[in-house]
Amino acid sequence: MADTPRMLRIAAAQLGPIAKDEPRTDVVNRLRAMLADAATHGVELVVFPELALTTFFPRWFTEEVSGHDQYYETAMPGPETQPLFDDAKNLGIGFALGYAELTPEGERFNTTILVERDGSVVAKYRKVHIPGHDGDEPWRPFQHLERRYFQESDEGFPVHRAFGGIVGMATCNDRRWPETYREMGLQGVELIMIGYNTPIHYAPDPGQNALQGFHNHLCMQAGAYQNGTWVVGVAKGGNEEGVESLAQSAIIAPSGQIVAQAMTTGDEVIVADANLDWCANYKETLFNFATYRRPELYQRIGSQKGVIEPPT
Ligand code: CDT
Repeated sequence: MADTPRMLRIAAAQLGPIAKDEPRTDVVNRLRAMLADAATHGVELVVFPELALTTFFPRWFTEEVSGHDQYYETAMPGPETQPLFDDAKNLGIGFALGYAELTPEGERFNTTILVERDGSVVAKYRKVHIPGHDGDEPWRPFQHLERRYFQESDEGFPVHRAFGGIVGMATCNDRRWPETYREMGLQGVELIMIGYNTPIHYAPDPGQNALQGFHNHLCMQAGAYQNGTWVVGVAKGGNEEGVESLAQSAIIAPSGQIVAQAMTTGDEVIVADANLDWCANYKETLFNFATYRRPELYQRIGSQKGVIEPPT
């Protein structure tokens, strides 16, 4: 008799805008409302977006890097986030939550915490690919100062045994890089959780603005398919402090197909039943890395001097 498939009911809890002066407790109550909504659908794991507790503060320059310290968490859970952790444990739902982390050593990371259904902390992931700039660039209609307010993590993309499978995390700009998925793919990942804040306007090349929605799904669908993994991509979308951000949260199967997608740009919960055993359909056939993947061959070609001169 065939084994029972490993089914996991997952939700992407998309957020609409968070105002600059919105109290943390109000935001946490929005998250708690979505958690309760997900519970009515029998969800076991809810994925919240990147920086899900505050407005996207790196859009404003401050002379001192500490000028935005009110937006960082120094403890997780802290007094304001504890009710979310309590609700989740009482409901038996796990969650991934993005937030700004300020460590006791004064380091600043763009972090996601993953919590199991019993309330235990599985892992923290700290964003690796930090986009934007670190100096004041007032010519832009709005700034993207992530490189001023967060440092790059050197902890890579570990995976974890949790939720009945092998899971990992990435954050926003990470999703555009194939290495993100492949690093976890090489460790057998079956579910990747990704939160994002993506402004529609890209100041260095506005020609990309019209393609934001396409690029968002393109990279996550390719990452899912090429590594035989589920991907949950969840946005903080809508017009936040005058900046229009992409919504389009999606749950993507190992086939690369979108199985659920947000219809709005506001707070919205989308749900899908993820069969984690579907990953093997790809991992054991087309993308059987042990049989077919040959990095040593392309590395050898690349090292032959004079084959292709790199641009100067
Ligand atoms: N938050 C985040 O990483 N956003 C980036 C915007 C890049 S434009 C500076 C993204 O890749 O969506």
